[in-house]
Amino acid sequence: MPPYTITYFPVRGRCEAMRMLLADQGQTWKEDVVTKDMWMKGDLKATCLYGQLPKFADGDFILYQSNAILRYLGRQLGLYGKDNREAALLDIANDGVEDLRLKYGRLIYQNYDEGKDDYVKDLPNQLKPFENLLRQNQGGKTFIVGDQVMLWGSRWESGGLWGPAGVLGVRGALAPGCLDAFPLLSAYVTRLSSRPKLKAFLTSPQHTDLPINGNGKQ
Ligand code: GSN
Repeated sequence: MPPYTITYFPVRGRCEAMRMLLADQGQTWKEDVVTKDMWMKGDLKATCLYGQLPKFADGDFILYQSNAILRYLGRQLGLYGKDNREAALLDIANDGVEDLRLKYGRLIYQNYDEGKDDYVKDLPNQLKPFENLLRQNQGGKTFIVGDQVMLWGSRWESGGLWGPAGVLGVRGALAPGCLDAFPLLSAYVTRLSSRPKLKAFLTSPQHTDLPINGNGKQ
């Protein structure tokens, strides 16, 4: 029995980053899928700390908040930097991704038709900081922070940005070619997606068959 359980809706949403992290690290996990009908009954919602999913279990230890879960796994798997400074740099990257994720969420769930053109137009401004972040570490040839395998504390590295940027799975949907102007980010995404265990996950139905968001928009 895998120690980890992800309880979430049948979408990639806020859980794909942790799934990619776990897959890349050779971990297994159980999916506890909650359909809209199940959720609307309200019983599960009433038991969730903030009345929301994802809920994550490591054995009998229950966590909420997707970023807290990522950070927990980053620390658990030894991928949260070698010291306090590296951990802070990862937080800077991850929190920047969260800001974009929130904008993406508003676009997808509240303002898709009217907001899409402006979102795509502004995407280069949103991506530029990540190209700059990458360049600051060894010219952008390795990872966001450090040079060990991968510091998955960063949501960028764990794929959290790839959806909002229209890079992963939604290639051609939201913003085709949005990384073309960012050579370091483009190479980085290619480099990460070629890691064997991650590649196996990204090409599996577990990933490809799952919608990005809950309302069919992407
Ligand atoms: O990152 C987190 O886990 C929280 N800050 C947000 C969790 C959240 O927004 N959960 C949504 C679904 S995922 N959407 O982006 C949720 O549980 N919605 C259902 C509800 O009844 O609020």
